[in-house]
This record gives sequence, structure tokens and C-alpha cells, in this order.
Amino acid sequence: MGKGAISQGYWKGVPLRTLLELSGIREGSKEIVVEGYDFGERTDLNEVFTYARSQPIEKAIHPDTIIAYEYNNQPIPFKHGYPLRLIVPQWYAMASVKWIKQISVIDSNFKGPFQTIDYVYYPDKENNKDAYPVTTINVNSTIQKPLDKETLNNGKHLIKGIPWTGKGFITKLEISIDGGLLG
Ligand SMILES: Nc1nc2c(c(=O)[nH]1)N[C@H]1C(S)=C(S)[C@@H](COP(=O)(O)O)O[C@H]1N2
Ligand SMILES: [Mo]
Repeated sequence: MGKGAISQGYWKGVPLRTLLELSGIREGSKEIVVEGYDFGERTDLNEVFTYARSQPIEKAIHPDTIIAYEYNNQPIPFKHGYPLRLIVPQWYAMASVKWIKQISVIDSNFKGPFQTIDYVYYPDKENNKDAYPVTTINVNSTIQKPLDKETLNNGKHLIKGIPWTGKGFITKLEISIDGGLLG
């Protein structure tokens, strides 16, 4: 990891599910598209797009998928999505659309560039073969202590860190001091 910043906070909102229960969903519906107010010209497509992303209905009705209106018991700061922001737990942050303008139920697979061009894994560098969208957060961890390049004296040292994952729970922690060479 490079100089990755991590933050932690408390989001409060209305489950997207509650809104969908109120509106109802027609048979044959497939995905929920959430669009933000921000827009700009994409130089690759020579067209103006708003930031919009979709998720399958099954994901959208998860009780933790919320339309947030508070962050740490305060209105969401503007740059983080004021007044309303989608929060999609377990998925990388690109799914959590800020500055919500519109929510739509569609009966197809949304093909917006922010999920068909950007935020896509391209296993084959040369072409689009086997490309698939970025969704669930992979197992990851960060070591908080000792610091990178810190010089340690002989003796016992406390190692501190945080592991996380989008799917399931962290059940086991392993530390290697030889880059995993001897396990
Ligand atoms: N409307 C809108 N929502 C968005 C984005 C965006 O460009 N526009 N960027 C996404 C991406 S890629 C990330 S990493 C997060 C960043 O959220 P933050 O500014 O609260 O850290 O917002 C997501 N939601
Ligand atoms: Mo991002």
C-alpha cells in the first residue's frame, strides 16, 4: 500500500429498502441506479455524464444499504455527499454515490461508464478480455505499529494493526517477519 488514508465514522440514514417498499418494484426489475448531481465531460467518450452507479436489487434491499443524511451525528459534510449519500456496505467506495439527485429502478443492466469503463478489473492488460466490475472489498490490512522503516531495539514489541474484509468476517491473523517466505 502507498500512502493510503483510512477513516472511520458513523453513517445514519434510511434503508434504500424502505424507499423501495414505499414506491413498490415492478416485476422484472433488475437494478437500482443512483445518480449524483456532479457531472463532467468524459474525454474518452466526448460526452457529458453525471456520476451514476447501479446495484442489483438483492444488494439494494440489504438493510445496511442506506441513503445517509448524517455522518458522525452531523449533516454530511458537502465534499462527502451533502445532503444525501448512498452507503453500500461491503463494496468499495465508488459504489457509495454522493450528492444524490435521482434513484431509478430499471429492468436491464446499467451500462454507465463509471461501472463499464472505470472501476473495472482488466485481468488482460492488452484488451477487455475477462473484464469484470469492482464490487466487494477484498481482505486487506494495515500495520499501525511499528511504523514503516521504524528502527526497533532488541526485546518485545507490540504489533498493532487493522484487518478488514467486505465479505464475511476476519477470523485469523497471521504475521510474517520474512515476507511470508517460511510461512
Ligand atoms: N456523486 C459522486 N459520488 C461518488 C464519486 C463521485 O465522483 N461522484 N466518487 C466515488 C468514489 S470513486 C469514491 S472513492 C468515494 C469517495 O468518497 P469520499 O469523498 O467521502 O472519500 O465517493 C464515491 N462516490
Ligand atoms: Mo475512488
